[in-house]
Amino acid sequence: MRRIMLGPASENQSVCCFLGTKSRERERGEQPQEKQSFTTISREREIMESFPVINMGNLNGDKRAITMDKIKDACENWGFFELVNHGIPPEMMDTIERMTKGHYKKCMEQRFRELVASKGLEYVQTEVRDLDWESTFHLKHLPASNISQIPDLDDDYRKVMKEFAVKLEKLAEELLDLLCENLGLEKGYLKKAFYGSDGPTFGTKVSNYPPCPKPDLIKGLRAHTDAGGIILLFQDDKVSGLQLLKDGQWVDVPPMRHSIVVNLGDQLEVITNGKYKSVLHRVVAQTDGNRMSIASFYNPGADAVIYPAPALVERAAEEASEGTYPKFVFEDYMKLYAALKFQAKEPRFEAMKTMESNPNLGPIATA
Ligand SMILES: O=C(O)CCC(=O)C(=O)O
Ligand SMILES: [Fe+2]
Repeated sequence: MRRIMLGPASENQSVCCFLGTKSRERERGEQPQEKQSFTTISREREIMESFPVINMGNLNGDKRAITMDKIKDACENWGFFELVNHGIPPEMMDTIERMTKGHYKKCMEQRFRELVASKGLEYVQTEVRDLDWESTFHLKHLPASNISQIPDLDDDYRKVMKEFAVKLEKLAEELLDLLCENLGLEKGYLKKAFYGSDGPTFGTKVSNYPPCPKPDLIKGLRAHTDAGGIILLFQDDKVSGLQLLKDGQWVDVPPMRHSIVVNLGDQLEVITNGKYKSVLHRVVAQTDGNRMSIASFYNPGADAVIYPAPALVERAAEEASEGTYPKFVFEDYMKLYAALKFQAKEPRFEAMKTMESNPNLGPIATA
């Protein structure tokens, strides 16, 4: 494994990333590339070094305007950013990491090995396009928590995940308001847009990406954009693997201890009328490390009606921007997404437009 320490990131945090050899073959778009030129690697490092890191502590002092601009730039040009000083206690994150890794060893690892063996995944010779090399379980927090019903979780693990979810929910709502401010929308607009009749949907996907013998043939998680609103990710600080597509190139989201990675989903693209875009990302498993990730999805409520914010449409029209986004019920979008997650988002938007003009069609059946 090749380990590259990048210089201090812009917020005086050292960003370290691990580049394996075979397991970290980079790709342009979805085209597999056996070897990378020096120029490609330098370009990739250059992009990675400019990955936006936002120090939330700076939102309270004389660096507020600069920090807000940085968030704006990240939303407009990356669809991703990384938060430090976000207010979630580092000790809580350490406890969660320890318990998540312990839970994987105790309750998930054997199951994953059996799954791999039953499908012969260790010996694949051609690219696998219908499976991901990940071991996961899901928790629901809102509108109702299901944590008490998840089997195999220790009580203290349940308790800390519940507390973590409350903090993440607050952080997500704080971020939505920062986005409103940058977009020129009234405070609370996005929260309200997500609310529906029963409040937002909020859940967590806990994942492990175990060492993978063929990372070039089977992805940890295939490329996709997220369907929902705003996503908050607590990722392993040692084993990298999450990549986003930036300017046609896959680049690592740098692991950084105690940070929270944020990315924007399809719903924010619709509501902002394309001012902010959901961005393709994927996970590349490593040959020699198990990566933990805890992704929390703050999404609209099932019956929330999603459409571009009128203020942004008017402004966009003035600027003669092209393209319009559909109006739909979030639940209908999710039914479509379940079948089309690993495909481009544009046909999903088109399909919702067709439903909008012909409501009797209903969403595509996914069962
Ligand atoms: O595990 C990660 O880092 C990302 C997971 C992800 O993108 C997803 O579940 O949608
Ligand atoms: Fe994702």
